[in-house]
Amino acid sequence: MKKWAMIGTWKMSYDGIDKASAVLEEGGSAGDAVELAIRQVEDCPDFTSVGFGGLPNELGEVELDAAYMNGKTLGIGAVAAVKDCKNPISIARDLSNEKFNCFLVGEGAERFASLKGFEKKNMLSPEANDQYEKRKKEIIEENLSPYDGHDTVGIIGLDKNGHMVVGTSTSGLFMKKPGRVGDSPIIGSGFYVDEKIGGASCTGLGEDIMKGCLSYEAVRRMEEGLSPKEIAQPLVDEFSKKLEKRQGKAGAISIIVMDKNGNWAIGTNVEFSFVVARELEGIGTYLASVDGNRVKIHKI
Ligand code: SD4
Repeated sequence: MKKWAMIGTWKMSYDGIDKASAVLEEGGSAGDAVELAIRQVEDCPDFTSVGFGGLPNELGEVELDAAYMNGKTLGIGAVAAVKDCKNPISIARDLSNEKFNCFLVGEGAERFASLKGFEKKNMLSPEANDQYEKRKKEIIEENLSPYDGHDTVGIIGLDKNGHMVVGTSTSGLFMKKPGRVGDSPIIGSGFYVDEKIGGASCTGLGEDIMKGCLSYEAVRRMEEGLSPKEIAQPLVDEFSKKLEKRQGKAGAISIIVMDKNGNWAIGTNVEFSFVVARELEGIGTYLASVDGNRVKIHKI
């Protein structure tokens, strides 16, 4: 028997991980726990970067990306740029059982979801619409960059049977071009898990995270024998430097890493909050802040 554990990006994952911890405590599966935790974030209108309440693209439409990976079978399911789907993570989980057609985008994903009976919903909340109208004005009047305000929920779960799962869900970049897809539904970039080794998930500027396939790289280093601590921050530092050299600047990058025994670490080049829950230890929210070349983590 293993001790269960979960780690999730951003403090918005707290309530979901809290609920899902009870599932793992009672011997439930990592898959059920991760799906439950992410649905909780998707359903909450207060989070402006995931599910209902997520910020829209430049046409004012909410397009969502999500993925699910089963660390036992290595099955993946993902959807990208889907509209009007209440819980993209559940569609992604369903797709992870498919041998073919496991990653669907746009209308194809919406058609699959509707044939399978997944709940439909207009995902644009009145508050997100207000922010969209405000930002549209600011972009024209103040020449502001449209592409900020983005956070992905990424959660890794380990259950008592040693099974591991990772899931992600996001509305991507605020004011993105219609059809834009970030790292979150892309295997190896936004997420990866192999329960014989461990898992990882990223959040930040998808266009930059994808250039390093960072989640796969973290798991690959774990397979070589490095611990999450030896991997997470060095990987972000190394890759940020590489991007600075090659393209002048690195976007925001944060990664969560957990091994098959529930040992965890994070790496980041921006202020980053995250949530960890482990059997016998309970749940906590942490804040990582970047101070020059050093990253300090404290419980909040
Ligand atoms: C994306 N990586 O679509 C996502 C957004 C995100 O913190 O995670 N932001 O690029």
